[in-house]
Amino acid sequence: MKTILYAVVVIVVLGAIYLLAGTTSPTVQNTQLVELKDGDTYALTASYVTKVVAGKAQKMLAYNGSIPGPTIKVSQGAEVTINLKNETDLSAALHSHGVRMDNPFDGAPPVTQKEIAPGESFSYKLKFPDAGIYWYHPHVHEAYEQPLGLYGAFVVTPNDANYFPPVNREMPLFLSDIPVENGKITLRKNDMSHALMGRYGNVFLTNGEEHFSLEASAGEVVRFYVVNAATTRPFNVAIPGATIKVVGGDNGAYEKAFFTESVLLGPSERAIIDVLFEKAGSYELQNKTPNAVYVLGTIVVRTDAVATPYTAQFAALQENKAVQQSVAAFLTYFGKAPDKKLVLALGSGMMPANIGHGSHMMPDGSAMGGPLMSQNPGGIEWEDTVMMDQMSAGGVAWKIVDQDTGKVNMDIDWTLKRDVPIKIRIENPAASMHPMQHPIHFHGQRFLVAYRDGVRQTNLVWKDTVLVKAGEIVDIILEPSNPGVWMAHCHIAEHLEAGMMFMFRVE
Ligand SMILES: [Cu+2]
Repeated sequence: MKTILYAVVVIVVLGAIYLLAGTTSPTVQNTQLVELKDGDTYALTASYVTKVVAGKAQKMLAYNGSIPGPTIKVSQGAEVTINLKNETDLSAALHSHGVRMDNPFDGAPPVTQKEIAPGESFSYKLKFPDAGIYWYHPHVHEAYEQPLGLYGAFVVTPNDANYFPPVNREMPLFLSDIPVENGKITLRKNDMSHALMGRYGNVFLTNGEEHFSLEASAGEVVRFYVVNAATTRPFNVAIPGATIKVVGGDNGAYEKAFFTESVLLGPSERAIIDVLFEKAGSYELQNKTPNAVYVLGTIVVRTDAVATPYTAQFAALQENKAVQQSVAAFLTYFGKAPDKKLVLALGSGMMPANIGHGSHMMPDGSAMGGPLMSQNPGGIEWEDTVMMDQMSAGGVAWKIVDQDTGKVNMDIDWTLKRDVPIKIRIENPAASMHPMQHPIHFHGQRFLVAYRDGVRQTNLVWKDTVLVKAGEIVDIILEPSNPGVWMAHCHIAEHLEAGMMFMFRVE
């Protein structure tokens, strides 16, 4: 009898160990560089991994086992097939952000495809007409999955070798953040508690690392393809002591390269920056906000001199004739009246009774528009210094309102003529209950930012996302070059999931 009892106990214990082992995800791997040629097919799998963050092993998500996912390098004009396998427990879709691919492969459910169920796959045929930095991420459950690690870069090599100036090295630089409490990541599936403000993480991850570090030689010029992969947080990137030259943005090069102290990026925006590390020493990669400076990583420059110095090319501010020519045809649209007008507004959803202290409401229930601006320097909310989780649950949600029709979010149904540029005015009123910035993203097309608060913009770059600050009016010239039914939305993942989006058709 005792023997049977022992046997049963042993079987139960072994079974439990087997089950536990089965639920442990593999350890995260290093990000690989994958070069694809025209016509190549590549397999990408989204699955859970284990990674140490804030001193503890955490369950995170990865493409092909790494955070960020593989850096996929293609030549401009190439067409490749990416087979996405969903090995997560949530439905999936792969959005190739900024890539002007054919509409069925945009990865934007429910508009261009059904959500990919767990265990299922989808084949994306992608073409890359534009040089520069693009990135892939989920377009369902992104407020949960993206900060857990689902993001990766497409680096598109220009056909013209002189499109960008020469550098010694190039690498993507993914900036993100993740919320951690008592040593545990607090993200939850289908969590709508941050629909109002978005969610700011309290642990910064640079290329997936809390303590990002890089070594360089003295005099080296490193090209960083900087991507803001955070769900909500804007980054103001600085590297004190080094010189930053901005050569590109969302969709290729600027008309003319320029030096800067720092680069502001809203969620999903990109900057291509060449950085000269002239002297040996230690340099901080910083997020420099008006209130605080956060260290995102360290670059240690050794005393050995770089073999091929590009100091002279770095000192020159190159003009990009191809970009200047592609922009020139659109300048005539700058001065015309807006064809479409959008206003970003808070829905008049049911207000919860327990707003809690630290909210932006006056005791009489009116909005605190003016005074709040002083908490948001430059019209940007840099942190969630006030906690208002409860408000979102009460049905307060952001809306995109079409001023001509009064239609809201998914009721907006624009039909645009192919290759007829349109001027779109996007207004983000300061006098709202919760004024904050919104990164507005158009799928499948590119646009130019023509005016900010009536100030004509110079030195242009093609973009797919524009950060509209609180109180700001931004005019863009959209080039509807790519036929199909596409999405436009706020790229704050929590706002998108709460419905801050609309569709437009390009004939
Ligand atoms: Cu938003």
